[in-house]
This record gives sequence, structure tokens and C-alpha cells, in this order.
Amino acid sequence: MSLQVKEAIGMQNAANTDFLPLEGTDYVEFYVGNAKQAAHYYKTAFGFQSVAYSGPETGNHATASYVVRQNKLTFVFTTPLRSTNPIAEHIFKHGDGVKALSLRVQDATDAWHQTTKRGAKSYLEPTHLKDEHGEVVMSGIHTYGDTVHLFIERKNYKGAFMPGYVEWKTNYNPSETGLLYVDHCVGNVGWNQMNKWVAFYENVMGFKNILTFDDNDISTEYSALMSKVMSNGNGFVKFPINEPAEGKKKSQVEEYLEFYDGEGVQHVALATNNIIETVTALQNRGVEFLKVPASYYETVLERVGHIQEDLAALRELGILIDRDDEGYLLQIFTKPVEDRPTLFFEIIQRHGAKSFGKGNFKALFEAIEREQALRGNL
Ligand code: TYF
Ligand code: FE
Repeated sequence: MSLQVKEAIGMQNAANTDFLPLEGTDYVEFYVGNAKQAAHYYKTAFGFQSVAYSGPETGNHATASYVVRQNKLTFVFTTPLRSTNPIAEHIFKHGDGVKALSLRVQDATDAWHQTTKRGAKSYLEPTHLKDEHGEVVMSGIHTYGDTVHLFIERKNYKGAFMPGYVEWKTNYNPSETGLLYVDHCVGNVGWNQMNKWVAFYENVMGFKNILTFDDNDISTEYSALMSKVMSNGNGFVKFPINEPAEGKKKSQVEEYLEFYDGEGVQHVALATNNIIETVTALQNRGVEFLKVPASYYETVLERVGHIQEDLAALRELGILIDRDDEGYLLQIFTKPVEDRPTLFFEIIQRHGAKSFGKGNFKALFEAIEREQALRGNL
């Protein structure tokens, strides 16, 4: 399985014809009902640090945006200040959610030309933003649902975030929790729409399908879905795409589509180098995680073999384990972080494994279904 991952990534490197070279995720922007409180939650509960602010005090009378950071992870929380702002419609329809998966590039103008000429719908034409700290060029295209990809070219920009923002100074700086970077971002798309979006990432963005999970891999008693993992050439940007599949009852992807009222980002996976410390800190700060039955830990080592971590600590925290032919990974999933059963986070630590935890799908999806049942959505 992960041999395929290696080959797919290797082939693209060898071909050396990546028309959309990406340096990774620049930031994730959330449209939220109350950006001030959202930023506070991500600082307090997840350990992000204050970085930058844009709002009426800085001359922006349309929105307020708070930028927070932890290592290479940058989150932006944006809210409209008036009901007439189009962002208000986004929030009315979707609730709080991810608007932009922004990708770091060397040339945002070229990224826009390369993708729009291959069929991407433009969201933002190449735009030069300048202030006394330098210049940022950004452009953007639409992807599934109301979600967009922004291309961010930072040139030699030295300011806190980008032009239009000022440094956010505060005395409230809760300690970090060891979150490092975005490992992958998963999109939920509609019935029979997965292959359309796979083709979009292949043809418009030059990604490759590195892994496929069909309903045999991931049907549990109720929840069925199919998933294809799309990766850019260097493997820095990975976008799995889920679509619902027919099951006995409502698929978790259907529940998402109903409550998000359309396609959108289902989960963002955040990497750590020490998942035991990270998840201990997150739980102590009130982040809620899905739980698997204790029986999971009775047989897990037969499946995954030797691991460095203390199994008792993993069991205590509810961390899941899986192995592929390159190593193993540890992962755990939060409950949805809004009242709607939509966006959640995954915390992941990779010890060589490049896969996505297929060995955990059954236990994980049964845990998700228990939550779905509690919500009356099965
Ligand atoms: O990103 C992944 O593929 C894993 C597994 O609804 C997964 O995190 C897939 C679908 C889903 C939840 C987790
Ligand atoms: Fe994931």
C-alpha cells in the first residue's frame, strides 16, 4: 500500500514536470460566527499563539480576522461585521467551517494561470498586497463546495502575517501543545462526486491518486464511504476525498453533507512528534476525543507489532495505532469542534508510515457511529 505511495511520489519527482510546485500549507482560514472567541478557543485549548489581527481598528470595516500560529501551523479566523457581507451567508449556510486551504508557492501568478487554464474556476485573480514590511502575492481557485485554494507567494515579506494585518500583541499566551504542521486535509463530497474531484486534483492541480479505500475497506454496520487520497508531487500536500456509499443507515459523510449543507472540509490532520504529550495536554484543556472500546487494545499489538510507546499510555488516552510496510502511525480524532456535526481534527504522529490508518477504520467508524446515534442521525 505505501509502496504505491512511494512510487507515485517518486514517479512525479522523476518526471520533474510539476506545473504547480507547492511548498506546503501556508494557512487554513475558517469562517466563523465569532472570530474573537474562536481564536481564544484555539489558543486556550490547542495552544496556538497570537500572531496578527485585521479589523475596524486597522482600517478593515468589513471583517475581523485573527491569526494564530503553532510551529508551521497557521490558522485564520474570520467573521463578517455586518449581515450584508457575503461571509455572513457562508456562516448561515455552513456554520463555522474551513473556507480556504491556502498553499505556499514561489509564484502565485503562475499557479493561477496554470490551474485556471486547466479548468479551475477563478476565485481571486493574482493580487499584489504591499505594506512597509514587503509584498505578498495571492491568487485563488474554487474547489469542492464553497471551499477555495489560495496560492500564497510571500516573497521577502517580514510583517506579522500579510498586508492588511497588524501584529496581535497580548499578555494571554497559553503554552503550546506540540502541534507542528498540517499532515492532510480531508474533503467530503456528494454522492458519486469523488471521481470528479479526483480528476480535478489530477488535471487542474497535477496531483496523483496515491491510495484508494472502497466500501469493502470501510463499511461498518451502518456507515459506508469511499475515499481516495490525492497528493501533490513532493507529498507535502495531501487531500483525501470522501464520498458517501450505500449502507444500512445514514453514512457519516451524509450526516456531514446534511449539516454543512454541502461539500466541505471534514477533518484537518495535525502532526505532532509526541502524541502522548500532545493529547494529554489537549485533553487537560478540554478538547474532546472519540473513544474506542478497551478491547481494541487487547489485540492491537498482534496487528501492529512492536511500537516504542507505552501501550498503557496510548490506551489511557484512546490513541489508535496502525502499521504499513514503511512503519507505523499513531492517530486520534476529536469530536466535531462545532455544534453541527461537521469539522473535526485528527492528531497524528508518523513513525515512517505514509498511510492513513486503514487498520483503524472499523474501530474509528464504529466510534463515529456511536456519536451519530447519540445525535439521532443514524
Ligand atoms: O484521513 C483519513 O483517511 C483517515 C481516516 O471520515 C478517516 O483519517 C477517513 C474518513 C473519515 C475519518 C477518518
Ligand atoms: Fe485523516
